[in-house]
Amino acid sequence: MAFELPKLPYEYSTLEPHIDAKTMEIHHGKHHQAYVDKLNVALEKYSDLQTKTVEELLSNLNSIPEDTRIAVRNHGGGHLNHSLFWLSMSPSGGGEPGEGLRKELEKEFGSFDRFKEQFTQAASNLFGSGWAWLVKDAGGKLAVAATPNQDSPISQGHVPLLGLDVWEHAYYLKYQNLRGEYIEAWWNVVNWREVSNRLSS
Ligand code: MN3
Repeated sequence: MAFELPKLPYEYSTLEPHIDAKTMEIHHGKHHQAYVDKLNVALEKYSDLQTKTVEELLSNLNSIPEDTRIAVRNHGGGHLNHSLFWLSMSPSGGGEPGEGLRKELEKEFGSFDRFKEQFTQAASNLFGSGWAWLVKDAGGKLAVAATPNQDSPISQGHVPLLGLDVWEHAYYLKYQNLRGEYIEAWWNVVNWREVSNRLSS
């Protein structure tokens, strides 16, 4: 069974004005589709790998044959990261997380606002293309992290809870070079319920 582009649980236009419909259409329909297609090509010769989940592939990259490992890392990562990203946003998102998650964030970062600052800083300071993350590390601790390109936190033994795509394709149409404005606007669509669910599962 080949990997497929997941359908979004909302329309492209419904994250406006924070994330515009055209960006969503191209980002989901073209960029994410391309990661899916190239992942399928990368696994063409390896029927045993085609039965694995993308999480299984990325959590053990050393087990992937060398001639296709970088392609799986890049396109498998692109597929998984974007699949998480779409669900981490919602037209009814924004605001603050529910009590359980908020307490966990306060325990680790001091306050919800301090967490937001650290995450924003990680996203702003990331040089080139990549992702900022809230992850649960191997010891169960929450942490802010950044990964270059399409690397997934799963490959480092971390569970991604919330990710922000800071590739230019995620914001350039609306925000041009103003990554900071994109990050600020994105907080208004974060689906905290989804993040809470990931933390507790
Ligand atoms: Mn992207």
